[in-house]
Amino acid sequence: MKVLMTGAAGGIGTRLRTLMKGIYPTFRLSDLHRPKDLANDEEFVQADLADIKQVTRAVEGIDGIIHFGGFSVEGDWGTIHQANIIGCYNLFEAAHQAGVKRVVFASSNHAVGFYPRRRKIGIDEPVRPDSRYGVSKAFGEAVGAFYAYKHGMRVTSLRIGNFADHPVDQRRLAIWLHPEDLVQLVRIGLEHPDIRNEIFYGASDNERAWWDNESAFRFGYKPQHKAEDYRDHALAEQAKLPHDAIGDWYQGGTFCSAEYDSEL
Ligand code: 15L
Repeated sequence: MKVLMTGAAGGIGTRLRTLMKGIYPTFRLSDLHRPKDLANDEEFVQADLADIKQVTRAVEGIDGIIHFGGFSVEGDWGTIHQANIIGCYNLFEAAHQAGVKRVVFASSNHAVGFYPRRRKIGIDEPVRPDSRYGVSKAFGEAVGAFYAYKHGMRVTSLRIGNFADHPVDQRRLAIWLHPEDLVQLVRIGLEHPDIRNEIFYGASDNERAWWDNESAFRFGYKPQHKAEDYRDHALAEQAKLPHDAIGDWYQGGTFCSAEYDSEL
C-alpha cells in the first residue's frame, strides 16, 4: 500500500512518522514546510493544502492518505478557512481525482465540544463545534461522508482527544490518546476491509471517558494505554489551573470558554 501523510512536520505528524516507519512500502510525507529532521530515506513532497495543484502532486500514485495537515487549534477565520476548509476540500477532491481509495481524516473532539461533560456521547449526536476550528473539523467529517457515499472512497474520521504521552490535567484524563493507540486507529482506517464512512473517537482506555467508542471497538480497536495510570500527576496539574465555569462544564474546555458571550 502506498500511503501519504499530510501534516508530517506537525506535532502529531512528527511523532507518527517515527512510529509508522516501515509499516507500508511507500510512506510519503507532505507538509507546508520540510520537516527539519527529514531522513535520507524519507520521501517528502512540499505542498500547500490551499493550492490544489500542489495537493494533486502530493497525492499522485497514492492508495491511502493520513490527513493530519491543516491548522490544529483555534484561529481567525481567514486562517481556518484557508487551511481547514479549502485545504480539506482540496485534499479530498485531489484524492478522488487521483483514484485514492482511503482517507483517514484527523477530526477533533472540538467538533462536539459543546456537549456537557456529564453527558456521554457516541457518534450519532449532531455536531456541536466549540470554535471556528471545531466547525472546520465538522466540515471535514461532512466532506469525508460526501466522498464516501458519492464516490465510494473509504473514509475514517478520528475525533482526536488529546494526543500526548500522558494526560496533563483532569479534562485530558477523559480524552487522552496515547500515540501508539492512534497508530492502531489509523491502521484500522487504512486497512480494515469493512470501512465505509466511519467516525471513531481518538481516545485511549480512559475510565472517565465522555465518549462511547463502540464504533471503533466494532472494528477491533483495543487501546493499550490507560489514563488512570497517570491520575495523580494529572490531578496535581489540574489544581494549578484557574477555575473556568464554562470550560470546566463542557467537554471542549477552554475552546468553549474563549470568546463565550451566551446569556442562555
Ligand atoms: C485539539 O484538537 C488540538 O489540536 C490540540 O492542540 C488540543 O487542544 C486538543 O484538541 C485538546 O482538546 O486537548
